[in-house]
Amino acid sequence: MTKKMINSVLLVIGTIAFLSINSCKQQPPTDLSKAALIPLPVSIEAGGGSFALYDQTKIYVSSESNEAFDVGIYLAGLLKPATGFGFKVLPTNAIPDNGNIFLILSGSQTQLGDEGYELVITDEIITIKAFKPAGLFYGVQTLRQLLPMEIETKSQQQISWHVATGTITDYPRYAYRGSMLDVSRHFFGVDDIKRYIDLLAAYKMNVLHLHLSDDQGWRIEIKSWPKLTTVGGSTAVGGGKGGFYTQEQYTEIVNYAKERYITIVPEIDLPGHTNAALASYAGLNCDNKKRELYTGTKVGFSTLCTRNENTYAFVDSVIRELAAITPGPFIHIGGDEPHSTEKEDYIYFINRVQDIVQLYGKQMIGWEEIVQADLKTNPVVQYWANEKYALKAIEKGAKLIMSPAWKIYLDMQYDSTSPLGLHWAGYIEVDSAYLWDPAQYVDGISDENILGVECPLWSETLLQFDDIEYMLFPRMPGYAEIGWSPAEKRNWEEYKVRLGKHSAWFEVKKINYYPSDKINWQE
Ligand code: TNX
Repeated sequence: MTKKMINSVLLVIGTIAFLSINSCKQQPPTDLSKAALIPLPVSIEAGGGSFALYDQTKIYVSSESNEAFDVGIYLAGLLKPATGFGFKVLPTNAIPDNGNIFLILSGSQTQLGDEGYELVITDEIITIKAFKPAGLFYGVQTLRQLLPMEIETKSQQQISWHVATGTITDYPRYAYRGSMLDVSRHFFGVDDIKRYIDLLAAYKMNVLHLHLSDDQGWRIEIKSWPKLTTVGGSTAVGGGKGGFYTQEQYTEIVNYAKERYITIVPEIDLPGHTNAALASYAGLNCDNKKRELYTGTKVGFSTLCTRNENTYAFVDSVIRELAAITPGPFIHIGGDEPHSTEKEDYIYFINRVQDIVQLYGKQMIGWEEIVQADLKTNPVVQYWANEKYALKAIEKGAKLIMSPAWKIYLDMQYDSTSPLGLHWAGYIEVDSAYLWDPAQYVDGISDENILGVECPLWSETLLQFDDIEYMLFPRMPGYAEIGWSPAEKRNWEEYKVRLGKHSAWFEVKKINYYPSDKINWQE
């Protein structure tokens, strides 16, 4: 045999060995339409081939905008740990070479809207186009779900990183897709909130509503009323140690959320649900006597003194300081369950608070009970239980956030054996959580009245982050899909197969989820 022949034989043997080792491990995916994407995109066209990331893949960004470049850096950060590749992020005006990822922000892509994207994967290159940086970010989230689940591991994996080829065009149904976390009944620190934000962002949610005050705890520093946190923040349900965010920590949360295209909506619950404030300052009570700190779980027993000017000085300071550290457009003023406030006092109070919120340049959101007041400019009403209030809201020109407790309250138990949660709004299994539509839920309310959807997580029974995850998963991805995907494309039988494949993702991310037997979970 000549040297050349020996080399050829060795090459053939080497290639066979290489292919068989790899094919034992994984088959590259080639059918994009089989991808288990949540939320389901508007359209998917499969290409039949596959693209592979390799150690020299770079991320090119075509845009003048820093935000677009930051999405590139965020993507590199997602891909580096598991692949071990470098993923340089570079600006460009030209079409990059094969093997790379290309993010394009283009003023001509108006049809994609503020959050839409087009993801085109060929054998040669991955391209994400969007009109706004948020669209690039959501294109990145889709790409993330198309890669092998191992991409979520923090240590380097010896596998190949293939993605099926094709084109996805996608944009959301609703502008507001949120979740609420109650940090008052039990307090959760900055790192927990960051993890919550990351979990929401992966499913294209764009709002985190923080329930920052309630009877059991005041959780945001107000510099001009310091006892709100030193006293009012000092405990929690069950008598735990409580806690609060300094304004600096709150800003850290806001910025972390912003980098993930999530708006923080801060809520100060007024005029009821205020025992923590009433225990901090005697002058907020009509009898001028401080209340005891409260660590139980009853609702509806507290109220600010609505005919006392001191109350409005207090509300003014709180809203002023909060608005100054909140770049998002909304301030949520609570307004729920005012069982201890006379109706006329409640209306008088909400009317005045509405003016204060407006004075500080923010748009007011309130729970549905606020429709009893004289709602002014662009109010947003959060529906949770009473259809009459929802209908009254649209009569008054308000937009609705749909949070019907019987379908979307994340603190409801899955079934009677659930170790965590309440059940005053029934048991909400993963199928029931998915099987409803915001525009069909209340007769007379349709998409034109709806700003979006929000899944609230009240924390009376939740002590640690594992508990939060158990209530969120597997229901939250379904709520994300309800908020994002076209109604006519949603189908439980098909969704449950996709959801079943996300357990691998839950395992890799060490998410403590409820393994509902409604789902055939895939290893
Ligand atoms: C009702 S829903 C509340 C909260 C409780 C929750 C428990 C709403 C606006 N208020 O104060 O935490 O039920 O599920």
